[in-house]
Amino acid sequence: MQLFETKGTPNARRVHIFMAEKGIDLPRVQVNLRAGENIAEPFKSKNPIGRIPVLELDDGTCLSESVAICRYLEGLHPQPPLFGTTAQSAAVIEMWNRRAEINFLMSVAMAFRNISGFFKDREKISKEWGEISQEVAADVLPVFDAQLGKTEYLAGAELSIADITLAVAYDFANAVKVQIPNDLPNINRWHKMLSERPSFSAA
Ligand SMILES: N[C@@H](CCC(=O)N[C@@H](CS)C(=O)NCC(=O)O)C(=O)O
Repeated sequence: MQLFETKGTPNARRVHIFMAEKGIDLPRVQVNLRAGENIAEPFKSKNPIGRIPVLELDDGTCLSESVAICRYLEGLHPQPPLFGTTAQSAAVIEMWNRRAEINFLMSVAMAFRNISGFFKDREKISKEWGEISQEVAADVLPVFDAQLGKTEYLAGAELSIADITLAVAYDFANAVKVQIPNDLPNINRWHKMLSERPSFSAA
């Protein structure tokens, strides 16, 4: 089993943190996104969408999509559980993970792609859309702040995949100059707490 990834990118970081929380180590193959290795063969046969990360299993099956990879690893290494242990906790975690991914991470990614033009050799970009995405990302943060005022972690009393998605996106938002509102005390508390975990600081 080997993991195709690009160190330092948000989605590779999601899988890294997840693996570190579970004490999993796997051989890693670096894919050069700048050079377009991800949109050419042989990588394209592993993921026709042309994105990292990809987990290639010993039978040749290739899993892409960070959360699908994490779900597979959770099946192999159930402890500590990061996708919930009851019908209710699993659904609450899924809800917050999807909110973090769809409502925040996607906007941060759109801001990065459309403002930096990092992938302009392979996609159309719109600076205006990038700036709108920066605003959309900033505007949703109070929703997460309010939730973190009620629970220690995003989806309850325990760390979950939802925290990993939100934290990775939050760190990347800083890097792509999303104007983070000043009054987010609960996000600040939670972010400091996560930053002190070796899994987050190392990835
Ligand atoms: N939904 C995918 C997103 C994967 C993704 O967008 N990966 C980025 C790096 S963070 C990538 O491979 N970008 C290369 C490109 O767009 O050419 C996941 O969760 O893994």
